[in-house]
Amino acid sequence: MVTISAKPYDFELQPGKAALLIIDMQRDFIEPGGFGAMLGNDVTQLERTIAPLKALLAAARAAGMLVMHTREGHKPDLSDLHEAKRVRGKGSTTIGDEGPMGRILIIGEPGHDIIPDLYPIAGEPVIDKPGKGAFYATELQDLVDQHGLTQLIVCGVTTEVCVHTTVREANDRGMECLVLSDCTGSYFSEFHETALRMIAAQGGIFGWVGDSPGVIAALAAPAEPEAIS
Ligand code: C5J
Repeated sequence: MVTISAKPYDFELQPGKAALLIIDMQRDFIEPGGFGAMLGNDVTQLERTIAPLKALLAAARAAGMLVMHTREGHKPDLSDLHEAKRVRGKGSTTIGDEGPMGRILIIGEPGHDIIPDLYPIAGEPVIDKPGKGAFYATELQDLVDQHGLTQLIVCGVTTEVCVHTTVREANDRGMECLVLSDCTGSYFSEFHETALRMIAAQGGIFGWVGDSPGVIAALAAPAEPEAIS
């Protein structure tokens, strides 16, 4: 076990049972000129997550920690897109339509892909999710079971939408989530701050909030042996 400073209290990392889960660091959400920007969002709010996430990703890989990535999107035939999601917002251009980086949120299109700085490497599961939560209609629970995971270090965008939904899903499945403040981001800074407070409130009702330097230091530290009872 390795102790990481976090809110509301220290997080006890169990290296063999923890994975890094990076949510939706996709070009369409993050890059200027993507779908997120087209909707009028300030994508520069998300930029600050990239450098710390890059360092964390390198540290997790070096430590041999399982890294999983998610991408929000849909099949080209839209068979996994609920009509309610397709029409939400009453936009003139919506999911599946031609956007600035290919068809919007469609698997295989340039905008749907993960940004080059954080690109997955061989062996890292990439989970395509049609919803906001990473457990809904995906193979994530199978991966959790297969790898014997009990903890997730959760990063990515956006804090109050896909990160929060995933943390809530994981929490209800009995998992411990450590969410990193510098590696998560929102188009709205006040939503980011409040979403993180909500996670750690009431004794950690959804999980813990820490930061990447704490995790990177923990990954570099020799693990203390478990006490034998
Ligand atoms: C959104 C996400 N914001 N990844 N998706 O629609 O949070």
